[in-house]
Amino acid sequence: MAQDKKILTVQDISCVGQCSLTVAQPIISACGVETCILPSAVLSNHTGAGFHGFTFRDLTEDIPEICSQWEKEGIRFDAVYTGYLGSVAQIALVREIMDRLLLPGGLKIVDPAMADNGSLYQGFDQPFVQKMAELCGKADIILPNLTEACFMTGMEYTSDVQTEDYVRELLSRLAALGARKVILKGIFFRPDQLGNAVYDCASGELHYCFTERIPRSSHGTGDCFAAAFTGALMQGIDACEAAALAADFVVESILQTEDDPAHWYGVKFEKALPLLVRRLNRSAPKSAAAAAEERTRRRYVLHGGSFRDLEGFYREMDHLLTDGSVPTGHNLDALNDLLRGGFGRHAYGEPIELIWESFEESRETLGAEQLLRIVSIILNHEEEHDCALKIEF
Ligand code: PXL
Repeated sequence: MAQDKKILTVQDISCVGQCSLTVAQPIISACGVETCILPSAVLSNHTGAGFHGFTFRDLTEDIPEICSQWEKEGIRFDAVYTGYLGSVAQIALVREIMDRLLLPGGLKIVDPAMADNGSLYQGFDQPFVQKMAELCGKADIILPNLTEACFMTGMEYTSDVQTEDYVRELLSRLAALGARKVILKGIFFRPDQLGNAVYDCASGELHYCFTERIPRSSHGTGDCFAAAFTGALMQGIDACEAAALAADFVVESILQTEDDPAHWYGVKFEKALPLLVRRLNRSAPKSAAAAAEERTRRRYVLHGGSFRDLEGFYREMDHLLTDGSVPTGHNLDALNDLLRGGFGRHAYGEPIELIWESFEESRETLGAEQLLRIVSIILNHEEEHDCALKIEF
């Protein structure tokens, strides 16, 4: 039996605000990876804009004792993934934890989580940036956003579109810190896109992955991205694909939030978790109930190469899910109805499974945002709508 991976994530608990540990734990768990936590601090809420203050309980003193106890128990991890750390002292402790508690070959993944939109978060200063840059130098993978990258390398920050030369220079300065791989978040070469650079520091191999930009600024999306990336990576997905999946997950989380102005402090990542569960969990069912559920679903196979545009996609869905006797509206609402059933193939309300082959081809055909809207309709769990989605790349 393949050994399941176990990771340790070290970051704060912001009790309200959908960031750091309260997103990392559910997201990595949804990826099917055991997630142990070491809270660096407990805050009433995050320190970002919108809240009028916060409480802060520093847990630095507890960390060495917790780690010694784990060491005595023989507990070791396949990866240590760090996010928001509360002080320079905690950075030093994290370096020790990586040395003492990682299995041989275990991964050090560092999200510097200290700045955004051109500024440091409250409470951080240049000495902290320096120590964080040193921690990044010891990591296998770092996930800075553009602001953090600029602070750590001395490059000038720009909120405008970047040139490829600028991004390449930033990546080579980040590589000079010492990490093996850099995932640089939040870059864009056109105003309508947002993406990540995935850079292998030894080989110089560079890939970009972009999604459509959603014109809404959302807190905590960097943490959601890093957690989904880490979970996917631990499931054996390569860094480029993991970054693309994490980006899709974040876009979906933002889209799930955009029509709720009262939800200003984070994103509704919970609604996007099915995307990760479906794409990363393929274990065979163990219980009779789970096996029966899997067996009883009627399956439809959609091939990503079988349509060239959105209209073609709807035509193909008609072909798969109806007997052709009733015209269907070619829009998202009609797709929702179609999936519920009653169009001559599966009965109304019957659980079904859609296997989407060559999914990457569909991303190119339909565009990332349209594809995500479709996926969120497919996965939506309204009454009488139960469609499992299996994605094959
Ligand atoms: O999302 C990063 C983050 C994590 N933890 C705390 C924060 C922030 C960003 O503001 O304040 C406490």
